[in-house]
Amino acid sequence: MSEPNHARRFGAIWVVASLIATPLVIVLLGPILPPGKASEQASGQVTDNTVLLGMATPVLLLVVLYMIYAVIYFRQPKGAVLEGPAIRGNARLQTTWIVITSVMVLTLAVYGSVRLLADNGAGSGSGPTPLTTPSGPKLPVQVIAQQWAFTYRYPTYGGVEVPHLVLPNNRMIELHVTSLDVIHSFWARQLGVKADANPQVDNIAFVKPTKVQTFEVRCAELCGIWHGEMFDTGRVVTPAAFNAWIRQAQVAYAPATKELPPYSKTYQPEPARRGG
Ligand SMILES: [Cu+2]
Repeated sequence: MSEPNHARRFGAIWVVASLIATPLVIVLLGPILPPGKASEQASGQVTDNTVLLGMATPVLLLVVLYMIYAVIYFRQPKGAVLEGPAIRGNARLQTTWIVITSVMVLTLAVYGSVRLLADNGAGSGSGPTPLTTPSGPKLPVQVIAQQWAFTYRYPTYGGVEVPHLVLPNNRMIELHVTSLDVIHSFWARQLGVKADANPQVDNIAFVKPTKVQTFEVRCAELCGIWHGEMFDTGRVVTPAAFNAWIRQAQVAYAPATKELPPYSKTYQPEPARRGG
């Protein structure tokens, strides 16, 4: 019994399946991928996730289809238990494999780097001196992590500090994320923002909300016994509502603002402050 050309046959099955499945995945799953489209950065992440999923689909199909193919065509025949023939290297296959996987990994590395640069960090914490900064005016907001809550300071509004994050819609926000004690991580999922909050570090992340809505804030770095309690609901409001809110907050928190240390990029961690 002559063996069919398995490589060619399986290759054809895989190519056809990939050509059908990849566009379906991109069109049907792409629009519902996280984190949604609540900010420019979040929308960019949806695009990136769609690209990654599109690239991963043929890889997944290769593995799954080959398993099914092998189960059907490379079964142990009934009766005698036979050893498969030993395969001692196949230069063409090995070279193809190394080239294809290297190209994929390098493509992803280039794509990821370009997207991070093009989108000013794509919502990630980019350190105290980001490589790129969005042009135009930006509203600075400081995120101060501490065991076990986030508070928010608005340096352009008298350094007022509030317990819940409120942001104006359609404005570029420059988040300055820092910590007063241990390491935390500021994660506003729907906005596509995640930035480490380290003591003595001014970690900058840019985000431009594009939708009036509420969003979750969570700590994404195990930071002690009440880490799980470290969440908050933030709000994106219209610019007019933001102006009204911040004016009220400045009045309401005026006595507390007087007691605060002056606005600074970072603050001394508590023990050092206590130690003088
Ligand atoms: Cu925390």
